[in-house]
Amino acid sequence: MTHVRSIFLSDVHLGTRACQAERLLEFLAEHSCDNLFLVGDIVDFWAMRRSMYWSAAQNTVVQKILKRARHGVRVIFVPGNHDEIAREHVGASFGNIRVERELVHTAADGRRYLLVHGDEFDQVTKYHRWIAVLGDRAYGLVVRLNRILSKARCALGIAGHWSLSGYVKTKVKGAVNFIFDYEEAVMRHARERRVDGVICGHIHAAVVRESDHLVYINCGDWVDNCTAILEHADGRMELVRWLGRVAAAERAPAVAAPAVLARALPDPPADGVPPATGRIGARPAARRAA
Ligand SMILES: [Mn+2]
Repeated sequence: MTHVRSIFLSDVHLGTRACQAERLLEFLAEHSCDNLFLVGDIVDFWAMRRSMYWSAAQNTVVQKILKRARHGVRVIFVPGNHDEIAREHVGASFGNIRVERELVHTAADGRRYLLVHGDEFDQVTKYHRWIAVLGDRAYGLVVRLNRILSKARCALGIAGHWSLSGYVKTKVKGAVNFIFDYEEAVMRHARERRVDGVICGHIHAAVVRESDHLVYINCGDWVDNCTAILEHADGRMELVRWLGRVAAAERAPAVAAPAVLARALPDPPADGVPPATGRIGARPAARRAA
């Protein structure tokens, strides 16, 4: 068991089939902390409205978090857009878990970090909420359609190759711009708030990066990537990608050179099949494609 000053988690998406609750339980069992920050989209009320999936492991995740709060761990919940219902209760506490809209956390090294889920900096969810809801389902549909399409072309004996997912990939270049725009908007906000860094989630793209004396940290998610941010006793921030008990946590040094961070988050295989120990799903794979 590793003890850290703080654990930052976002985008767990409890209530969905995609939530990797078992892995999160393993991770929590290996890491104790003084502070636990839940940086939004912990419970996915949007998905639960469509169809609810609540496993025993997901139940245990909630119980473990409540237990920590009961036993003196400071637990703070900053709601995201999928659990925005909790935003109505900002300032209130539930079972010792305090709900905050935004929060400044002072790390052990004195650096001040703004904690925010980050959906307000996502131009898509901000102005076109329906696109975001659709987008969730649309990607899965494209992958399925592509499979059917290539079978049909094969059956009809059509030569040559036209790939729907290839077509979508050219559109994904837009997604790369989207991540860039998002990070820029978050950083701008952090600069206005005169903090040393920002810790957010929302786009399922974990990273610790410093530029122009400002640290940008994204917690990633527990749907595809199983990532968390740890604050060590000296205030060092570390991105951890949980690969399961057998593989142990693969770690990237905090505020490292981009090359090191890139190694910590290897590219998924081109066919989209997750590696044996990885959990890289189709969505972030597409988003990371250049
Ligand atoms: Mn979100």
